[in-house]
Amino acid sequence: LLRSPHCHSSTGPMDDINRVKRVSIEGNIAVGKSTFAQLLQFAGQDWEVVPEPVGKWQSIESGSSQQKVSNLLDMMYQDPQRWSYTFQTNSCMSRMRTQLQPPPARLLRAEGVPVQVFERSVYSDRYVFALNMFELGCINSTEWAVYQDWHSFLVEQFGRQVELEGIIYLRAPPQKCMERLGQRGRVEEKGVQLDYLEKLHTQHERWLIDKSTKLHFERLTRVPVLVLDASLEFEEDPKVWAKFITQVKDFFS
Ligand code: DCP
Repeated sequence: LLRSPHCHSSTGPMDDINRVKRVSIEGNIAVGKSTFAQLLQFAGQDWEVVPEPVGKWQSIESGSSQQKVSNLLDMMYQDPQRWSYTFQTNSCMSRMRTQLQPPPARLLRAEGVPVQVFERSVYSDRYVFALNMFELGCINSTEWAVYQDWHSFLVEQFGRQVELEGIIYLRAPPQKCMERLGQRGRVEEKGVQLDYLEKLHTQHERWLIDKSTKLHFERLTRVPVLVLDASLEFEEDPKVWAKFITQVKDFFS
């Protein structure tokens, strides 16, 4: 599905880089994206997982001394009205950096279809989280206009480098994510309510299933989406995991 026509006819370094497919893993908070990504990394040598930079949001560093100045994730949950725009700016900037990382040499030498797998993307930042915060009134209309302006500008400027060839949607009921969120116990998230996860679930569904989110990037509407039932305990049940891997391999080949 994700194979490109010039897959086996590489002639130079740019062709090598263009051979690498970029795929993001999307899904609600605590659905299991990191676990899924780690397991995926072990399952195929042509796949490279680039983790989400959440640690950076928990530890904002001063530009000059590089000392920790704050925990922006915590600030955003404590006072969303004040900090959502700042958080979404920071989150998307760190994501841009991540998505712009060149694929490692190992991947360029891969025989099959080399795949760079990202946890989330600049697209879920905008069409799930920032949009949700705007709809909740935590990002005001001026901030939303500014956000959309720089987001569109950067994505268009970087072009091919931040485009995706596929999306894996880990889909699970918000109640299931709530249970997993409780089990993992990230301190900043202790105030997160089921209602918030329900809203994020709806945003994912609108974007990836109903296709009713108004997307600024025309190409994004054509990106293939693989939907996996992440309510199943894929980490504990080898049968579930084996089935997932088959689906992912079919999707990548
Ligand atoms: N977050 C946010 N806005 C974004 C991206 C993330 O508010 N644009 C928040 C939601 C979570 C934290 O950052 O509190 C990390 O969210 P993710 O769902 O991206 O990562 P998880 O670690 O929760 O994913 P999983 O448990 O599925 O691995």
